[in-house]
Amino acid sequence: NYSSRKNANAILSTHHNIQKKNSERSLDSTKNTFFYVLSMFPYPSGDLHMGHVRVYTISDSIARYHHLTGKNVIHPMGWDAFGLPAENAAIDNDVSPNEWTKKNIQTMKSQLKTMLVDVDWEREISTCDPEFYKWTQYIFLQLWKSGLIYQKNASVNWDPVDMTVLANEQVDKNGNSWRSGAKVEKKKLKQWFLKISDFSEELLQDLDKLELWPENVKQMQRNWIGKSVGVEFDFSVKTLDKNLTLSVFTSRPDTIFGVSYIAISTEHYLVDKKYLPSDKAESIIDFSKSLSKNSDKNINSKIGIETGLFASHPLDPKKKIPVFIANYVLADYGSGAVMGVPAHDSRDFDFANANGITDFISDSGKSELFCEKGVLKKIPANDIFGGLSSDDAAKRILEICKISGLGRVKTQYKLKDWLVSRQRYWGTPIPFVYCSSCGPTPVAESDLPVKLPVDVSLSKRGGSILNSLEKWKNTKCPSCGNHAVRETDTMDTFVDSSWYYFRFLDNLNNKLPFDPVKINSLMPVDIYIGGIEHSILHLLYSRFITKALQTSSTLKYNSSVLNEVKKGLDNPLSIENTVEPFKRLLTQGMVHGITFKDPETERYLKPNELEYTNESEIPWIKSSKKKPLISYEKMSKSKFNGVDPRSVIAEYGADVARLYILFKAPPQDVLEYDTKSIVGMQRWVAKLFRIVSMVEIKFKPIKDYKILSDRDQWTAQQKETYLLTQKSIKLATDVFENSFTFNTLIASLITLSNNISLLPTVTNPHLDLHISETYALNSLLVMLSPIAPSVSEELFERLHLNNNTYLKTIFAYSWPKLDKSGLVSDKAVCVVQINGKVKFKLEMYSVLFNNETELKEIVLNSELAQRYFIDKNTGKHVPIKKTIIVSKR
Ligand code: ANZ
Ligand code: ZN
Repeated sequence: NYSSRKNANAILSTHHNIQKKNSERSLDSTKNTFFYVLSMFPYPSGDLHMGHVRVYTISDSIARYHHLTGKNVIHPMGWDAFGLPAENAAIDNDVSPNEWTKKNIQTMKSQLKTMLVDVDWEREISTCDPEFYKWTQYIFLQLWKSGLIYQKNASVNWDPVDMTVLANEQVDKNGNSWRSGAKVEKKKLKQWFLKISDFSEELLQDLDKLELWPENVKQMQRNWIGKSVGVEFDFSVKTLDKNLTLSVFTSRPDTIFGVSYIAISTEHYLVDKKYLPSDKAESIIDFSKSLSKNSDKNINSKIGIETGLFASHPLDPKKKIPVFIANYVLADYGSGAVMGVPAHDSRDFDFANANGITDFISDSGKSELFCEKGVLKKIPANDIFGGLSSDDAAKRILEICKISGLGRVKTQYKLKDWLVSRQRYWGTPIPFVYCSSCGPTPVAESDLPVKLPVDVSLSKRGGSILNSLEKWKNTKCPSCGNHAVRETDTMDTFVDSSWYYFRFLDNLNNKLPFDPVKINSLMPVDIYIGGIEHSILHLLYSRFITKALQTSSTLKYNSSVLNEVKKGLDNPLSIENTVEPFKRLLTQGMVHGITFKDPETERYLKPNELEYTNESEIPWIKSSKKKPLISYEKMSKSKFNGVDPRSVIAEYGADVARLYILFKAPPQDVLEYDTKSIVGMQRWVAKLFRIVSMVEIKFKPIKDYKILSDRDQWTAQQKETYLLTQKSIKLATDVFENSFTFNTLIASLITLSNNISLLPTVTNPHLDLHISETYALNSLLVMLSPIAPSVSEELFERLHLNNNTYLKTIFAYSWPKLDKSGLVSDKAVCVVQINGKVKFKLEMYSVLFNNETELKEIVLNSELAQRYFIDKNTGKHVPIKKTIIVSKR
């Protein structure tokens, strides 16, 4: 009586205990293999979206599979609960971010449960919980002690609407804020930085160790780290009273004779009244300020100003080179200065043309650009280099400059130190106070956490309200006891998520962020699943924190708490086994929804503007009766193309939704959500229910698996079923271990179920199931269970309950073992000749070759045979005079 529509809730209620049963499997001491499955923890926005459904279906299926293979599986879940959106949403809804977040967590937790996601709720963490952020602060202090955190006055990206500092990556290509869309300005503020740049080389090198990461993600990280080996040249600049050194970094030392000007950034030390020609200094500085106000991200036009200073060339000291301030020179790359070579660099070419620099050498004597390497021209100044190839010239130039001390090899990275200060309320408070006599002073470890006041109301958008909370702000200096003021900035939420996976392994520890002994035995994460959008920052920060904790001498030797732990053990604080936090990475693609647009205006159409005929997928526009433009796009409220997972689960059931998600596309690809194919999955599940109802009364579980090896006597059909079962086992195991192409796994289970459904023993109630068939059905359900846990549980229970072979849950059984010998099909090819000529070939079981009558019948009835044995004119069978069967040839 399976009714697909009711399936979800019916099964949910009969099997509401599936959750419990499986969650009871806290670590089993008899199992010594561990498997840590982690999906990127969600931001508690309040609603589960299809992207969540996708990622948690993948991670849950993988976790359940490893459980079936007998491992201790760690599959935790938590909440990335701090951050700007909570604050803005809270302002809009007039509740505190704390209340808003807590409520959302409750909602999302129950939504996850309806998806049948089986996670270790006893490991649950939330980054906004003082029990969690206490340790974020603790780690911050440890990193500070080991010299990996510092404060610096820096020019930062300032969002004038949200009134906060933005990280570079929160500023888009056009120099606008990712959130408010406002034009980002530059502003100087004292900020906290994490010294990720100390680890540039290690972060780069160790990417090669990550064999199980997608190549594209590793490449993105390499590009982000941006290693560049070049040369630093020293030019000298004569100012009013002294000679100063002006260093430039170049990747093309061979072009040094083509320098026509030098461009420095607006932040360069030479941009100072002390050094600039006194009559023009003020106006130059004003102009420079106006340049720096605009973000350096959007440099379509190259603007600059002459400083009036001249530099002398390291190899041609007589040549006087004008120094410009230019908007395209980055303050924080290389030495913040560029040797301008308009003939060979396109940016320099543009700058020169825009700023009236005409003095440059090019092949034809005209002003044109040649960016490749080539052969150096002979000019008076480079007499000895003329005629050399770019690479040879570069070597010789470097040799000579090394002798004079005016040039050296320099390795440069694009990776910048990590600015973690945020002028926001809803984040981990930075555990420092400012004392007028002691300066910035760390809060004592014993005073952690520095609690975030939660009983607040945020009246207006922007700025941190911590600044206005006098009671909270004013405190005592931990060092001298005098009055001090708390740091009112909070941490970037990427700090929280850079270490949360450690805390999952020891979330109740109240002495330390985690016990390193546990980390050593349970890390790294075996598989980490999440969106490609986190390929760079989150993963890089996590890799950095792991390496920083490893090398942090403070964590190892200086902390009082840690020293206590250390006493009993050899080297208890070493997390040295964990060089990299995530062994394997699986990045899942986005879920796109069907999107309708007006063909004339390209306006997104709302569902109520459309009209459907005959339940077809393609609607008409009500008002114009025209066909809309159809595309699949990222689901979003503004495109009216979102699909609410709650309604999908309510209509089709969690299992069908999960099956569909995994069947529709391999995890890495974009998934185009459509209702047509979800119905396909629903029908297949219904078919499984039909198969089970046909056999459940007569089902006899296998007691003795040895019988399976006794396959010689089986019929061809039984062998075929066994072969299909083994093929599925092989594929399914490989999918869960390596390829994660769940679509192929489901396709193979569908093939197997089709085979089973046609078996005479299944369709005829009076025939008993053969052992190969029992085995196939049993294996099918176990292989299905990681993906569709409640359906397979229900069907499995029906088969086993009458036989006392039901162990309370399907998850108490084992993943089927592959029988390699079962994969060898004993099929052979039968070559059919007519009048001595080969006509066609048929593949069939070799046992058939022993039975002439059966063989003849199969050959003559085969589809191919019809072409040859039927008279085209009469449509009748051509009589066969003589048949010869030659076996084993
Ligand atoms: C002269 C030159 C000639 C350059 C030429 C390139 C081609 P990568 O390879 O990415 O490291 N550069 C150096 N510092 C800069 C800064 N602070 N802001 C903007 N540009 C800067 O890039 C190195 C090149 O970027 C350097 O080599 C320099 O231009 C420029 F035919 O020097 B080159
Ligand atoms: Zn003090």
